Amino acid sequence: MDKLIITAAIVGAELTPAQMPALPVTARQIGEAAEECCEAGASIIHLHVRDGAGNPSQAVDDFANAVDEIRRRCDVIVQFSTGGAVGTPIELRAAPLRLAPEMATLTTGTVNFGDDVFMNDLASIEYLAKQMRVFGVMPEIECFDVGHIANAVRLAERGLIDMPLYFDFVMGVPGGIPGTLEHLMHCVRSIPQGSKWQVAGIGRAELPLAIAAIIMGGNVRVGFEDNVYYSRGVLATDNAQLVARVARVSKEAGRQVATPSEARQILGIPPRG
Ligand code: KMH
Ligand code: ZN
Repeated sequence: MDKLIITAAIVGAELTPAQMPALPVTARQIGEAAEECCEAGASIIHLHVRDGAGNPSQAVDDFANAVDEIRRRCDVIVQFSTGGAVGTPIELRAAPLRLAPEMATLTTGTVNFGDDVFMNDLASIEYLAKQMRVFGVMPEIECFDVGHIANAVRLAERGLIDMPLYFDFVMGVPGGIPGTLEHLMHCVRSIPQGSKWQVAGIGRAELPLAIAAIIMGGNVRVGFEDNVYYSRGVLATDNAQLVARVARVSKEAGRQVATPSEARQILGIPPRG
């Protein structure tokens, strides 16, 4: 089994500081949270950013400022969100790719998202995939539902994205695939041989699915974007607390945790110069 890659989704687009007082919002707070998560065992930061008013942003400058603050502190892989917030126009979602991050998300289908709809029609998916090619960005395939796996395979067959694919099963969004072990097993069985995968369990699904992934040879995403609780009714103190628990469980189970440079090797991302 490869070492465990832990992704920290530290900001998200939907959460507010009123809901989670420790939410990193400014570029500096994002840099500090990334460093803490990296020290706790994260090798990838899944990055959303906010504007000066704390609202979700896909502005290139806001991403650039956050990346500067992260880079000053640690060598973690920075993975941009191209999902943005529900309703963000596709050109804005793609805009930060011009900064050529090492990774970015590529959601391969539309999904109900609570009371909203996270729109990813085929034209938008293809546009994002092509932009990633232009800027040499490795996509992480975000699957909020099982059909999104098949869509990704079709994109690969048409040469728009490269095999082997790296999947993230986002499980437990109301409207998407439920966060159960049975559904995780089905997702893992549905991906092409040679693919690697990660699970992001939403809310109370986060910890059980993380433990399952550790045992099954997958990877794990945690963080405030997905879940703000450490235990039932108890808010996490910070993102790093959630990362540290996954790292601890993994080591206890006999699976070591990847450093950012080991994660680059596992994922086929060139070392940083
Ligand atoms: N904020 C969600 C609607 C991604 O980052 O690529 C979409 C999302 C996915 O968070
Ligand atoms: Zn996201």
